Amino acid sequence: MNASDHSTSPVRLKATASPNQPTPTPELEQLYRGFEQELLVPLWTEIGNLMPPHPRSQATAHLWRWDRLKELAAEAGRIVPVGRGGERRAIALANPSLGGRPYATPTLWAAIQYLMPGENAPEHRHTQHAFRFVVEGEGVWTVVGGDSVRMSRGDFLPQAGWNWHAHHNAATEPMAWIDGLDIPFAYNTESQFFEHGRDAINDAERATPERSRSERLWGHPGLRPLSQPIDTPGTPLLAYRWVDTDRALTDQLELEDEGHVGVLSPGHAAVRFTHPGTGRDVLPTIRCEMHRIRRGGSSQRWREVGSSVYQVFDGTGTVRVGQQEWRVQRGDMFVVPSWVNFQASCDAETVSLDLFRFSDAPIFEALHQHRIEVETN
Ligand code: GTQ
Ligand code: FE2
Repeated sequence: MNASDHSTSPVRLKATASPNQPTPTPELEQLYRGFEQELLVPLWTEIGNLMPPHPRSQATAHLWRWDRLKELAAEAGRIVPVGRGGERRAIALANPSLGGRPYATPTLWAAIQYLMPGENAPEHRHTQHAFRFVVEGEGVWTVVGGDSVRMSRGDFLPQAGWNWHAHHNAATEPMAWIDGLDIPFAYNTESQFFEHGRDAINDAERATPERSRSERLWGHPGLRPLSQPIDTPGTPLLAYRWVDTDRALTDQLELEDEGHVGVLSPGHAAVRFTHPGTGRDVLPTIRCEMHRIRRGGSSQRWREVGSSVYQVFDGTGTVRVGQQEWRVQRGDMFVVPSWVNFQASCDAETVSLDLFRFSDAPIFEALHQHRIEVETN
């Protein structure tokens, strides 16, 4: 390589006269050109970026409005076919500061998916972990490993990596829902695998049972089927029904009214969706929760390592993410980046603000890198 190749080297080093940097001299310039040629970067020019005192997320706090998401998904339903190749009519939230990539956060994919009446999304499997959450509508069954699982408003449907899955709309109306996956995490860590399955599911799988086989096995609180292994990496229960989630939150707030422990902070009840065999998170990389803040109530203000995506399930309220503040309503989705403060409050005009949340916390907990800081007043 000759000296004129400097300009094409991907490494660019500038000697600057700033504190904690060596004095710019012709010798230093010469040293830096040598580093560039050999593709070397010294720590002393990078330390501030590479090792900040605490997480400084590249991702931005951002809000997507449900009416626009749905409108555009419905338009895609009209124009864009679903089938092999594209695989899914899913439209991802792209964080404004992640370079136009289809990433809600550096680790999490969040998308609205849309299926027209009678349509099928073909079978495939991938190592990325996934879930669906339904904010409105019904009529689609997701078929996971041959088990048909009904999807209705408020239902949470996790699906651990490497399970075959397809979706079919058995109803006469289109249906939208949201998907959460660890696609960006798998992409950035270069750890993903993907396979196509059969182009069509069979008639038995096209069934529309009220309850899936997984719910008949695993959907009984505190009772585990002895025929089944319990230490699977992801939850064997494929649907967490809204009636159960709703009752759990209602009970917590009633216990608070009766003067017993039941809530996280006054007026703020929350549950985490868990693996019925282990009590741990439903997916190895994704934590999922439902929060309910009653009229006039607020959550605590806190920040934690890792990023979250929220969807408003019901009610109206105000959410504060770092310096941002938004009035939110049903279906709206927003991002809370790593180590950025979050607080939510319920309006006076609504009974409660219900927030569905997913985050990448299990990754950091597994690696002993998770921290949380709750503001105390
Ligand atoms: O439904 O199988 O939003 O594989 C992204 C990737 C949904 C799915 C997404 C997927 C799916
Ligand atoms: Fe998939």
